[in-house]
Amino acid sequence: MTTARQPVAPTVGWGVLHLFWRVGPSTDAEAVTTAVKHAREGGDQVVTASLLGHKADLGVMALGPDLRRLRALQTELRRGGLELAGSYVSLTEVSEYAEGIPEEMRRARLYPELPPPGKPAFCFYPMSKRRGPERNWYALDFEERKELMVGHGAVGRTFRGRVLQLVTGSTGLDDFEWGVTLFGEHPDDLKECVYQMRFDPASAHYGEFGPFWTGMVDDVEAVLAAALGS
Ligand code: 76R
Repeated sequence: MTTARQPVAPTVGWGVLHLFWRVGPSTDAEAVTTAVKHAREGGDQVVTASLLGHKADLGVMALGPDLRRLRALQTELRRGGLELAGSYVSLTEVSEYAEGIPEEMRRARLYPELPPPGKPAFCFYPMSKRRGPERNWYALDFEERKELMVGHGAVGRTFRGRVLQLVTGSTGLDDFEWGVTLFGEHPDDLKECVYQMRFDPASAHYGEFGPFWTGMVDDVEAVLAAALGS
C-alpha cells in the first residue's frame, strides 16, 4: 500500500499497551531511550518501570489514541535490543457501573495523566470475572452486578489518595477481561489494597487473576541503568 494508513483508534478513550521486556546482550540504551522519546513526541504517554524478579527487567506502559503508533513503539523498542517477556493490550474505559460519575473522574478514567506524582510503587495484573457453573458474573442481572460494584467502589475509595488504580478493558482483545494497573507510594499500599479487595464479594466470588508484574516507576534512563547495571 502506498497511501498512509488510517489511525486505528477507539471511538472513546485510548489504547493501552503494557510491554514487559528483558534486557539482552544487544540492548542499546540510547535506542530504547529514543524510542520512548519518539512515542512521547507523537503525543502518546509512556510510563517506564524497573521490574523485580524473573518475569522481566523493565515495563513500558503506553497510552494513546492510535493503535498503530503503539505498535510502532513496540517495534522501535524491540529494535533497541529488548526482548519481549510479556504484554497486555487493553483500552481505557468508564465502567458501565460508573456511568454517573462526575466529568472530572470520567476524564481521569478515559484520558488519565500518568504516572501519578509521588507513587513509584507499581504493579500490573490482568483479571476476569468468573464464568463458572456456581458463580457466573455474566448470568447476574445488572442490578445485582451494580450492587456488587458499588460495594467494590466503597472498599476502593478507602484507598483514595494512597493508591491510584487504572482499570482498562480488554474483553475480546486479550486473554483476560481487564488490566489492573496500580500506583502507590509504598509497595505495601498496593498489597493492602489488593488484599482488602479479596474480601469484597465482587472479587471474593467472581475475581480471577492472571500474573502480577511488580516494580518501581522511574525515568527510562534510570530504568535501563538499573537493568543493565551501568
Ligand atoms: O471508577 C470509579 O472509581 C467508580 C467506582 C469503581 C468501579 C466502577 C472502582 C473503584 N472500580 C470499578 C470497577 Mn475498581 N479495582 C479493581 C481491582 O484485585 C482485585 O480484587 C480487583 C482489581 C482493584 C485493586 C481496584 C481498585 N474495578 C472495576 C472493574 C470493572 C468492573 C466492570 O466494569 O465490570 C474492575 C475489574 C475493577 C478491579 N477500584 C475502585 C479500585 C479502587 C482503589 C477504587 C477507588 C477509586 C477511587 O475512588 O479513586
